[in-house]
Amino acid sequence: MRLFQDPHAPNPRRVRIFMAEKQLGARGVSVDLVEVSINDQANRAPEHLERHPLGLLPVLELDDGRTLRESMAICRWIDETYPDPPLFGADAWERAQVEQWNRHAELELLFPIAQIFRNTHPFWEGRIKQAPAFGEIMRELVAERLAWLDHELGHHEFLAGDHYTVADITAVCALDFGKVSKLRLDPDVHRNLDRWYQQVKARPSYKA
Ligand SMILES: N[C@@H](CCC(=O)N[C@@H](CS)C(=O)NCC(=O)O)C(=O)O
Repeated sequence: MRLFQDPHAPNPRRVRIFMAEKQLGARGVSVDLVEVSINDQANRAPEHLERHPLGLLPVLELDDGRTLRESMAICRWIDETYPDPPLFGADAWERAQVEQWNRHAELELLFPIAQIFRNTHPFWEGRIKQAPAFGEIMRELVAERLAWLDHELGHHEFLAGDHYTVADITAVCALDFGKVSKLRLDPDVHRNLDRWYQQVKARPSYKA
């Protein structure tokens, strides 16, 4: 299969980390990473718009030519096709917990962090309409959410409980993506969050 992606973007990284956790290579499944550079606007070229009419990444192409968009749809397909280890939860309750936490990580971290970048960073100047004031409101929101998450992680090892799941992947990709907008954890303030971050960062998949 082929994964059309940009090495610097958080959503394709969610899929790369997910694939690394599933150890697809060790199962004999080959995945070609095909770079579509957002910087060069290759994602807006007709060739990519055929794969994704909105010009977004990632897109997974299977060996039979079928294509799949949306990082979580791609991860769910991988999870059902290669169930071990289960990264979306192993039973009904776990699956609901993972869904809850993955939605939190997407809506409370990844989305606002992406909005800070899109609305305040010079990278997007002249590419999209920016609303810097909105970006700054999102920055304040993220600061609140980090405090909340730090409190939550005082009660469980990983986001959704005792096991590493896709929710941890979404959260770590969101936080790392925040660095481009000067968003950083303070280990003295966010102690639980930093403990979790170091744990997730130590996994081999983190480098994917
Ligand atoms: N919900 C989508 C989001 C896809 C998305 O926004 N991808 C970004 C990269 S992280 C992108 O392609 N941006 C290019 C652009 O906005 O022009 C997913 O999870 O796949």
